Amino acid sequence: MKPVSLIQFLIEERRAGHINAELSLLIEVVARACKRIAVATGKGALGGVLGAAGTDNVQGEAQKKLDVISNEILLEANAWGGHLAACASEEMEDPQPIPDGYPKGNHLLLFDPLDGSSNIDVNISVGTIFSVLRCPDGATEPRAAHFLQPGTTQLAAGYVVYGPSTLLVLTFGHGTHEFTLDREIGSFILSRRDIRIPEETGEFAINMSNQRHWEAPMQRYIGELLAGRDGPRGRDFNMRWVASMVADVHRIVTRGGVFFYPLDAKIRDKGGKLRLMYEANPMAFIVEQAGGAATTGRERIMELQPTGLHQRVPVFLGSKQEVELATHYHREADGAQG
Ligand code: FBP
Repeated sequence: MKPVSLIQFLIEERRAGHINAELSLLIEVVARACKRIAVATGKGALGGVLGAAGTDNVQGEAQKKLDVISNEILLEANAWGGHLAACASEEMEDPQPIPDGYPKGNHLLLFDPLDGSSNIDVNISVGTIFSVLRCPDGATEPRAAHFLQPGTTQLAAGYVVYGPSTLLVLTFGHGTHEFTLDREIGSFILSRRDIRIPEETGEFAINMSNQRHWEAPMQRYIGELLAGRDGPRGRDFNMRWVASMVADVHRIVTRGGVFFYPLDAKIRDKGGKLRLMYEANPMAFIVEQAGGAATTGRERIMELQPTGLHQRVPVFLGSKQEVELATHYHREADGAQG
């Protein structure tokens, strides 16, 4: 089969009427920026990019040098790209307007410039996660409120994994597709079209060290998985936890599985660990378009009405059967139907 480059694929999507020219060019700009981040992460200690930046982000988390570098690469690339009205990042409190003197576009971009920060210095896969929204009409200087749109309004979502190979996984709402970076020619090449996540799985991902803090329905659900064939599920389940959401989700997009970052007593007051706008919503769109499911344990993530740019939510996503069962246990415990 003749290799299909990302550019060719985007032209196909435009001809199919799935995207317009501006969105297509925006994705090209984001993909190009991620190629630069791949080079930076690949340099590691030789590039002096490992370790702490000595600053904290809006969430009060210590920033890694590569968090800051990746954020700057994405901001700079999208400032002059001409396809955005503004962008928002995990690393910045407020949205970043497009500098005067640069053409503005009709889209809003949200991103987690480098997901899996705790794994950077130990050479484990990290990634970039992004989500694209339409800029509301008349919003010439977009504020945070203009970004607070439900996940169902996303025009595009994607992630890039910086691992043994660099992979871009993308959706425009017409299936989920994977591209592999051909480092020799510097182009993303289509490696899997219309990905399907198996509805059934024997593999789960969760940070088990938080078990004592989980709600009762989560204790019950995971307890049954751990009981395996001797328990009510009647079969064994295996566990994986990379602690880089992009890597854990990519494993699920590749061979199935289920991922949980549930609410627990430690993070209850924050509403969860993972961020709705630039982690949960884009991953939910990608997973649902590949035949999986994504809930908070109670509600469909993409139907949530956001209340804050850096809002955190519980995340259950992956193979449909397991997401639906774990969600059923939570709703049942709440006395709700379904
Ligand atoms: P950031 O690295 O972007 O802050 O993301 C949060 C994250 O690292 C996810 O990638 C991952 O799934 C989770 O936190 C790991 O949490 P924990 O350290 O509790 O296992």
